[in-house]
Amino acid sequence: MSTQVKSISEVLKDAPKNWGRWGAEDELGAVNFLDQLQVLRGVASVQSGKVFTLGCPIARKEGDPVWPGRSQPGHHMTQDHGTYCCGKLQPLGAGLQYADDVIYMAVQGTTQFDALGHVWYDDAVYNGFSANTTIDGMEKCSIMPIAEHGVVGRGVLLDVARYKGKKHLDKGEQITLEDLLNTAKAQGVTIQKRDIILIRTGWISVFYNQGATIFYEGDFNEPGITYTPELVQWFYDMEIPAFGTDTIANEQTVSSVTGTALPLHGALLRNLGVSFNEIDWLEDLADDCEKDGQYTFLYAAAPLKIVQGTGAPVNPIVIK
Ligand code: UVW
Repeated sequence: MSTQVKSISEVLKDAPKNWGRWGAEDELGAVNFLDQLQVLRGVASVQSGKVFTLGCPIARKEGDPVWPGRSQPGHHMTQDHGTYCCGKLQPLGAGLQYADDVIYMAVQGTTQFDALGHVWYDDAVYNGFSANTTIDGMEKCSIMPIAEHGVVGRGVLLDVARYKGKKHLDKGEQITLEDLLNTAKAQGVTIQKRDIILIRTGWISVFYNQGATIFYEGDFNEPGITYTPELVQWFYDMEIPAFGTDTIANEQTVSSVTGTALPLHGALLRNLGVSFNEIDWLEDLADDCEKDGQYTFLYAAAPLKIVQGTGAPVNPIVIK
């Protein structure tokens, strides 16, 4: 017997929205919550000055973790010592030579932020702008408003993999709201309103430790949180401005609750305007948090200012 999967529109018909909350022209979404007070809350959580960068390396010879179908970043030298050796270039003035290179990549082909207009359904992106505004460049809800504002506040790591006693979660494993709250409890941390949440699944380490073949084998189905009314209500009530994970899409790929693909891109990104910071490297931060017991920190990230971009690479910084 085949069961019909409901459309995302039906699944999310009663889900909360932040459309209009910051005005009819708003393109920044829940990052509006990150005011000066939130920056000071983040700064107040700094205790030792330890710094962690969450960006993954770009354009490794062995390849990078990208959403299936997206091309790998390409990195090419446009000039180097060889260009001078074979006489194609003359040194600048008194013998100075230099190397240059170019990179060609999907704007979401590495650690990155999604623009709020990146994903839509029912022909509308965040705040009700028409999906037509995405044609030939994001006229509305591009990455620019987030890039210009910056995402700075108090961050909290929820190391769900460690809480569950695993190196990494299994393919397609669901993280429930209860898992998030129990993880916080086990870590002795209280999640506060307007915190930026980092959820560790350990999943991206499968790509680096076991290789692309194992990472992509079979149906692509990452572990993560997924749509449930209580989880989305919690994000809404807690005024979560942004969240990051160590997966490519920040949520269970195919929801084990709704059967739909990436429903949280609809419920959180499109409807609540919550910013998605994807493909974070969380292993070093998580190891350190376990050692010193400090799971809160200053989180600061500014995606690149790609005009009309659907997203942009970023190298978030955590300071403990
Ligand atoms: C998709 O675009 C499908 O996912 P992501 O948000 O991970 O880029």
